[in-house]
Amino acid sequence: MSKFVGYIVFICTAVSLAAAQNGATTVEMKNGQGQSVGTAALSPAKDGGVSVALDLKNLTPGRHALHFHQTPSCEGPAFTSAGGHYNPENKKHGLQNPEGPHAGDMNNFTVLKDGTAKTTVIAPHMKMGVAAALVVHAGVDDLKTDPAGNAGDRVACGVVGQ
Ligand SMILES: [Cu+2]
Ligand SMILES: [Zn+2]
Repeated sequence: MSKFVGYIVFICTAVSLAAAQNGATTVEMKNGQGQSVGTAALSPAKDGGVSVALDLKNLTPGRHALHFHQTPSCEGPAFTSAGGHYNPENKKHGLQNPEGPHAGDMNNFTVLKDGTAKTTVIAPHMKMGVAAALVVHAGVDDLKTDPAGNAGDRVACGVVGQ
């Protein structure tokens, strides 16, 4: 084995070990017809919670709600199988709700005119290693109306393993 190949193997091993150690995981996102709309890479956020790095495509431009829902199941087209928001502490919905938030609540994100979104959203009260479903909605989360922020239909979903 050449030195160069050995170096590459070393780097790949180190990167995958680092990913395994911090619990980073990639979620495949699908639309209601079962087609891939990209990925979300989950990793521990620097100040606590979970960092959700979106790399999405083929979505409707504009702002969209994003949540972790409680059941790790994404059955299209409506994704009702994902259940309500992940909420182990039995709080009310919304990052701006005085009686909230759900642990699965996050801020909205923006899809560009070309239908893509490459942006990172933090779920400040979420933990790594929780089985759940990551759901994108058709509309915007108002961040305060229980139980789901008036965010509209579920348009994309990805199963988060443990
Ligand atoms: Cu949701
Ligand atoms: Zn919620």
